[in-house]
Amino acid sequence: MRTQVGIVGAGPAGLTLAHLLHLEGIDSVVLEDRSREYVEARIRAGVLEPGTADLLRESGVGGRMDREGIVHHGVGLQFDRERHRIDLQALTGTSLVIYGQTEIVKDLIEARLETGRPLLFEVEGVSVHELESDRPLVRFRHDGDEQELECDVIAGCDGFHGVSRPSIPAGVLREFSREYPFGWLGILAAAPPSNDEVVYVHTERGFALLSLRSSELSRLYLQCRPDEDLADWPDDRIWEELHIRAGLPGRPLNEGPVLEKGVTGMRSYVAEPMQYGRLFLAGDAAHIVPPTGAKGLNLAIADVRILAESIADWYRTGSTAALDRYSERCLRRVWRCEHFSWWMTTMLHRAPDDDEFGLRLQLSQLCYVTASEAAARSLAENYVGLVD
Ligand code: RFL
Ligand code: PHB
Repeated sequence: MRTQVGIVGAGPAGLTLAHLLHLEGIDSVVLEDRSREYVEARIRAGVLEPGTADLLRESGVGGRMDREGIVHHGVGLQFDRERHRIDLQALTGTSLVIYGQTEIVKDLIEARLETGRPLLFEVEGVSVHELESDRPLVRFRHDGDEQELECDVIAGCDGFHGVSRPSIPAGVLREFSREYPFGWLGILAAAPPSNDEVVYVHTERGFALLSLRSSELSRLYLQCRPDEDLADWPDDRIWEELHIRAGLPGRPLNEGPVLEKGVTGMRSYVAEPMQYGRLFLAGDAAHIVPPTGAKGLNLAIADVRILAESIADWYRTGSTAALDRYSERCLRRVWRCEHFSWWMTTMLHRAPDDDEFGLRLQLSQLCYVTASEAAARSLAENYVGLVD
């Protein structure tokens, strides 16, 4: 088999890249090791920066997002039992769209299938080879057959635990990382959201997040241990803890059946550069942010926008100048988001070994970002993705 771009992974990065390349008339093969059902059911992000929403819209896959997504003009910060609002629209002139990553993935899979170009699910044993040559290869098994895919370029869009990044020889990448001593326990509940905007909650018992997916669906998170056992968290305990941390007098949380439950660890991670020979890394394959800044999905889409443009430029001009700058261009935004996500995370979570001094610093920072317009604007610009 032969294609122009071999894409490993059918998450938001891989699927969006395949779609953008198709619009440029560039052929690709997308290889995904999970089933279509699994990929379409995986619940993750929900906050789209205006740049992300625009890209989906401009590339023709934003129809359902525009019908079903919810536009948010502000975001809440709650601490000391008071809720404050950061007016994103007033501070930045733009707004966010709440639309589940799961839904974006469904829309992109549908768009891909309509093009008739290949998207293979449940491939096994994917490996990448000859990365230093101008004919890199992807080997995999599909329906029991060993296959070899010859490409011009390979895009490693296979997430943090994928095979692409570890295929780069030792000593090439510089890796930067930070682990956090906590995680998030997230639920999706069939309960009308009690808040109409996303609310980040700081308490001495730990962080909580109130989010939503529709007028009928709440998405709620609690700070927990990174290795928290879900068995210790029956639904009643989750609701009780959510009420204690996030409930306010006169603003009770609505409860409803829990449809999905999961624990996520949190880390910051960057691999530099995001290229080795003809292998280009994009999205979580190259970098991870803790979810407190709502940046992971937006970064993945920002990477592949640049990658698609650079690949198209190369086919058009024969020059690798744009591809050569891919990593550098992406990393600017990546590091801005790394900082913002780390900053939001450390401002809002209680670390097990943190002391009263740390608590006072957090509260002072929270007071400042809600009281000073300059500080609020800085948070708002980063949150909507205006700075890189
Ligand atoms: P993905 O989504 O992990 O997709 C990678 C795909 O590659 C497949 N794969 C392989 N395929 C073939 N061969 C292999 N060897 C393979 N190994 C892996 C995987 O099955 C998968 O389909 O990476 P991508 O595309 O880079 O997208 C990144 C985003 O998924 C991620 O950054 C966000 O979900 C992060 N995130 C959030 N981002 C936001 O922008 N806004 C948010 O509000 C937000 N909230 C979140 C989040 C992530 C969370 N979790 C669960 C980590 C909330 C949570 C709880
Ligand atoms: C979500 O709705 O899942 C969500 C919202 C904000 C975040 C992370 C996740 O920072």
